[in-house]
Amino acid sequence: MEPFETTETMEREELRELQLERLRALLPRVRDAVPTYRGRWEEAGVDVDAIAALDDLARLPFTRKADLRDTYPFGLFAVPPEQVARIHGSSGTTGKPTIVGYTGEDLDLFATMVARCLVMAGARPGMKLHNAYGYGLFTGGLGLHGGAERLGMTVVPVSGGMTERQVTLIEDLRPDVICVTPTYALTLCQAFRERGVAPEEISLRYAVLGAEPWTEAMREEIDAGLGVRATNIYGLSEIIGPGVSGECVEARHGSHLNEDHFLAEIVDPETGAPLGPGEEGVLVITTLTKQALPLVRYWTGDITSLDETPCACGRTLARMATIAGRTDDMLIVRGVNVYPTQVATLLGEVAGLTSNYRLVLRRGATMDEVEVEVEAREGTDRHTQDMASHLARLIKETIGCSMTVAVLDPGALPRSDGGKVVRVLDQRGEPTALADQA
Ligand code: DLL
Repeated sequence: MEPFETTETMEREELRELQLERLRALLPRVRDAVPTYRGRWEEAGVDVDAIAALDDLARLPFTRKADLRDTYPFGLFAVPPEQVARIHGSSGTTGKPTIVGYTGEDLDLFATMVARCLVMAGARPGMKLHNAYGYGLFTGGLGLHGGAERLGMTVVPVSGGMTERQVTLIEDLRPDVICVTPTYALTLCQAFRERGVAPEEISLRYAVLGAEPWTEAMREEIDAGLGVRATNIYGLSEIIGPGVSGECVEARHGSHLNEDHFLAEIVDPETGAPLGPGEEGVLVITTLTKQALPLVRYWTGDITSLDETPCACGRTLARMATIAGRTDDMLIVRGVNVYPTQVATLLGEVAGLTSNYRLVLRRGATMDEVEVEVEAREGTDRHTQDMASHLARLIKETIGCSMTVAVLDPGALPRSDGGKVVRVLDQRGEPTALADQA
């Protein structure tokens, strides 16, 4: 292992001391610069100068996406506008984007965090990167770009879409690493297959995949289809973008959280109470060193757990489990809480299906219904009805509720064109109990 920075292998006790020192510098700065925080903390009766241990952080209220929306666009910024060097945003499903900002120092941190994750994934200086994340307000394109340049890679800034051109560029420029969403990686696998290019002829060695949930079955398919070792990269615009955590190629078992800059807690989704290592809950992050938009106890909505045990790669940074779902994607189907990702995980167990899927919510005669649309794999000899009942049975047994399954022809579902794929289609009109937004 060649870590990018020594903080990646610090003793955990030493790391906690560094986190506390940074937290104690952060809180008064945020209090003095951001009226929203100042007001909230006063209301909660917490004097942040008195925070003496990491556990004391739990006395402060959470910050949520709604707070960014309510103070849109710059209300939570902690620096004067002229110090903001760049703006990014996340599209969101309704209305205006969430706006985030970076000072020059923040951009430096962003690049360093992404460079770290690229090294974890197998990338090295001098390697060539095909960057198929979208460029623009989305943090993926420019984020990976900056990190790769920081590492000393050659970057091909392709952005998403135009699949034929992507394939041609990979064939001609012979990159070593690709950064792309997992669903678009599958689209590229198919495009190579259709061109008759065998995986061992493709120059790529590593794939750095993120921005949306994916499964082990997808990893196997991408590894085999592109001839790579695929790893996960996680992040969200509010915290910095990609680079909050990344998987090491040695273990490929959880994503190392960059805890020297992002202090993570796992809390109970209902009560907000802190949970311990290994327990699954909502990831809450405090940005320890960010300048323009520092966030304290930010409720990411992502469900995961943390593993602090040593990793084969030698890094001591805790590892985040695969995102099990988002609190705001949770559906309540006949009283059972369901995350779309739970269905995704089962697809790999049904021979003859691709990993593409969509949940369609419809109003039924007596209650609302969920239909799972999936695709038959090209050339499978299994009967459609057989695959449908197999998946329906797995859903009933493992998730505990009934859904109907429709197996569509290969390629019938919308494909990723580089961006995130929409997995839930709500055809019910007015909201009902079935899909209460958590
Ligand atoms: O998706 C940042 C990013 C870009 C990450 C490129 C990785 C690669 P947002 O658009 O703000 O930022 O979306 C953040 O996407 O809260 C998760 O729900 C989801 N997400 C991001 N990475 C992963 C991942 C970028 N590796 C939201 N696995 C997050 C599962 C992910 N979900």
